[in-house]
Amino acid sequence: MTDRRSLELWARAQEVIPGGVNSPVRAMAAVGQNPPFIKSGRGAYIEDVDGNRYLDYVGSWGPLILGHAHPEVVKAVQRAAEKGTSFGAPTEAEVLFAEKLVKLVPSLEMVRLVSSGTEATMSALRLARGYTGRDLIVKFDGCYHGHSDGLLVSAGSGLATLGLPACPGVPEAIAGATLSLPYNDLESLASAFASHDGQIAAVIVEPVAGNMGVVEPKPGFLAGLRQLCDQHGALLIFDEVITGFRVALGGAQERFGVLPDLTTLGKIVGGGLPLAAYGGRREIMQRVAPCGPVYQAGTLSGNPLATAAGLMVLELLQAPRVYETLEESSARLYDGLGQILAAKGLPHCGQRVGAMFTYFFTAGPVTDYASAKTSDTALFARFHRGMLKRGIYLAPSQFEATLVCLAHGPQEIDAALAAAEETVKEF
Ligand code: HOZ
Repeated sequence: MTDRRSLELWARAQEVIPGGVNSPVRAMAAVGQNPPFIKSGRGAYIEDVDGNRYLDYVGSWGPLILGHAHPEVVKAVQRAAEKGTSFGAPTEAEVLFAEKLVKLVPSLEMVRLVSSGTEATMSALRLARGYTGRDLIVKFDGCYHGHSDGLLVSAGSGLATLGLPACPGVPEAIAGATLSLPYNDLESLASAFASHDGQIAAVIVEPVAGNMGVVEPKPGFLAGLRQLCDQHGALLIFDEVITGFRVALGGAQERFGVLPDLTTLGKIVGGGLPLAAYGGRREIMQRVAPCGPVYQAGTLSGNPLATAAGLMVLELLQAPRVYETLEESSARLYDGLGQILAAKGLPHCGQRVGAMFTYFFTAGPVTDYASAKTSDTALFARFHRGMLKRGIYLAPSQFEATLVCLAHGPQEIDAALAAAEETVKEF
């Protein structure tokens, strides 16, 4: 599938960039494919440097809920750029943006803007530790919260894709301050609280896991986390970098009706530019410097291009029927794919929440990382290659999500289903 110009760039990239990519999963190694180099995108489609056009179901791994190069977003960024690209000083757009976030995301009373999801989760953990005066953090196996040291323990996303259980370079003292437990398992959390009484600062969770493939929280799981955190004086952090503005306008916390103490946001919130955020209860956020002693800073934080893009995207997401449309398109694609896999008798187990889903190539059920890992990744890779050959660009890993956006109309859904029909015929 990869043509001459992409192959040429791929060879050059590997000489000067580790693995040829600036983020590991992009290398497409897990699906035995060389990555096409992308030149442009519009709506639901991207084009590579050889002129191949693909129907994109990755959407830059989540940010592009409106599709590529949405005209209103492009205009907003252009308007901002004309006035200057960075000031390192307060701007009106930051205030408007923070006000908008506080209005839309149920648990946010104050918010701090940063530049990446990794920075948001890392900062939220420091704040949780500073606020509680405790050191330990609980995360869940297969959840991925960016690449800061303490969070690369039993992590999903690229680490799951590459089969890396831990990361050299993370000091034992730091990894040892993170307890990783099975997702959807409240009993393990209760035991962890019992055996580390008064030492756990926070529990951080993807309220819908998206980085071991999509795994839904079992009914009562999120409410149970809330209750256990309250009982033991720990903070609950929802990592809504993927779910924020995707599974509902107010994220998973709105959809499931459970409010965390702190929330991290990324991807959609930045409208396709490098912007992320963390926020939560006023009393906690007031511990952040210069209000309080917990230090965190950034030259490009609240960057005017990124706030312009983010503000425009959030405005457009407030239009009527946006989330109904996303739900309908996503359900149509998900149901259709399920029928195709079933008709062919392929082992599969799907999970969908709003505009994010995964078909695991295993009979399932999949409820956590251990069960997600029973998937036949070779079968997934074959499916991926078949789809790519037919112009459908899916996340190149069994342990990532298919992300539906507003640019996926009936024609795009039908095209993906037709490609899937053709692909499985070869199996
Ligand atoms: N962390 C992203 C997957 N969940 C990958 C980001 C990228 O490679 O661009």
